[in-house]
Amino acid sequence: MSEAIAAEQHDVLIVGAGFAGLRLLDLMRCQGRRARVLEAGDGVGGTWYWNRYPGARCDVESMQYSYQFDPALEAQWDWSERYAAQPEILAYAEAVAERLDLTRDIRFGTRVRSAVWDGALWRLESEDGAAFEAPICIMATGCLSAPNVPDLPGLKDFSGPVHHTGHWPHEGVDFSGQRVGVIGTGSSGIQSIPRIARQAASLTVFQRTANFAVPAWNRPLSEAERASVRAEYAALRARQKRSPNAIDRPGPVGSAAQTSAEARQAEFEARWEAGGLPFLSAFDDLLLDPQANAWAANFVRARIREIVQDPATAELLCPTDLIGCKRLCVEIGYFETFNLPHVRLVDLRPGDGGRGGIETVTPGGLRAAGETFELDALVLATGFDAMTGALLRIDVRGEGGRSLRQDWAEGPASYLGLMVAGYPNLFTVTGPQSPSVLTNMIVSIEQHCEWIADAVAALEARGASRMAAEDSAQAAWTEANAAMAEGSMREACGSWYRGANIPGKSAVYMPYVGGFPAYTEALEGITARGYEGFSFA
Ligand code: NA7
Repeated sequence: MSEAIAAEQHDVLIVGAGFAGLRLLDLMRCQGRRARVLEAGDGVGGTWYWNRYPGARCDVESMQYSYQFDPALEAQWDWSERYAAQPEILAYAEAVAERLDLTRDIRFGTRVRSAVWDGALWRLESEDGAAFEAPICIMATGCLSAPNVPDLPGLKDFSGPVHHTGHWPHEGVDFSGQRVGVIGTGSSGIQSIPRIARQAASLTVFQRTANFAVPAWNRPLSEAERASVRAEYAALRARQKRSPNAIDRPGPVGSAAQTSAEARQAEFEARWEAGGLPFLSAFDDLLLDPQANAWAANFVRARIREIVQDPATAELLCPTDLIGCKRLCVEIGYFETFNLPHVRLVDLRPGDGGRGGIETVTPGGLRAAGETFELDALVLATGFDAMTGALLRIDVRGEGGRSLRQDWAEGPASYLGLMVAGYPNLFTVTGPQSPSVLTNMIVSIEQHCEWIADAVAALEARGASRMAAEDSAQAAWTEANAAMAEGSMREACGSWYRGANIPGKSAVYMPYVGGFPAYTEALEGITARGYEGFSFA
């Protein structure tokens, strides 16, 4: 019989050193707890550590896509652009870690493979054979951190390099003079394609589903702009929390249905000219009324047809879904890229009208849509096993040895996206059934980290050693969440929000669709009523 590895003992274990893990470590330390962060990468930053593909940047404006817990940090950090690029966001995460002296409590290069509750402690084991124990475990594993590598026949035989956007080489990739193929036209494809096209000798983009994208109109931020935000940062942060997606943006000007065609067009044009995600909040019925949605979608399609010179390519780039069903993308020169002579778009849609999917990857390229493509390098911009993927890649065992993989086989169930019944003292940051990916992630992350820290303190204050979500509370929350999503336009397409991008994944709409303010009201009410729906023992 092999002996159990001796485990390091801590008060709290935190998995992941992204924005959530960093914030949690600081909060736990402030409470005087010995906390240890286990991080697979060799540095902090989470998403921004891994996603180093060319063109990677945030799609929420930087002055808002940043921590708000530390006014001094807000006052000091100079975001250089409207939407910061990945290196700057990573530098920000590193600066926060340094400022708070966090790295001494982070064990890097540590991929957790199992987390087991023994009735009193969580025992975590890593792939490198180390073990850790603590009464509290917090999964800060990220919503978009488990890359989806599609099971393409022949992929392992491709003779050139294959790079997934979510696992990009740290030294960068030089595509100069190469024939490059990019598979995938979600946000990562839309951001990277224009940049790869600048280098590559030829670029072939393999598109299964066209996505809606609006311009970022990214630009440097002036000192005056930064100063004007800083002058009222607290008010801006308060407005963020009152907005459904936790982004301070111009609100809807009314209902599209009750606005004249000219005024509607003018509003869409103004939003397009302003750039970014607020396009979707132009009217309050865009995600409620199919006709209103069609007006917005048609506006974007018309812009695509104006920009893209080849009519057949323009048609292929025009999405057929409802706008806002999948996450709206924010682009920089994406559609213009298809006017370049060395860039080609290949339609992978199966069946009606489409030319069919990828048949096989070959050593020298791939066969798709009945044609052979010679390629030197392949980029997989194929997304993530979202929201549950990172958690379920860990073998999580709760009370009586129950398995999270089994419990979630038909789709995730949680209470508030913060705890799962049957898994005492295990917290999830921005878990399924919380607003998470439908919001400005950093606002949602900070909310959850602070709530978890308060809950751990409450557990101690009650003289208890065990906190758990009750089955009935979880069932009611999960059901209410599903009912809210059901029939909404967000559920009307095959998005990663409902696991549709992963073969075999259960089709459950995962994020909470009721908006950040309603979620906050529910969370605060539950907490004020003595942590209703949670049991302490
Ligand atoms: P997404 O948005 O999931 O996009 C992935 C893309 O890859 C999408 O166009 C997929 O087509 C395509 N895809 C996935 N598998 C295949 C196969 N097997 N064949 C062809 N095409 C495929 O991921 P991103 O990384 O772009 O963005 C994720 C989020 O990160 C984004 O929303 C931002 O919040 C940040 P499909 O649409 O499934 O037909």
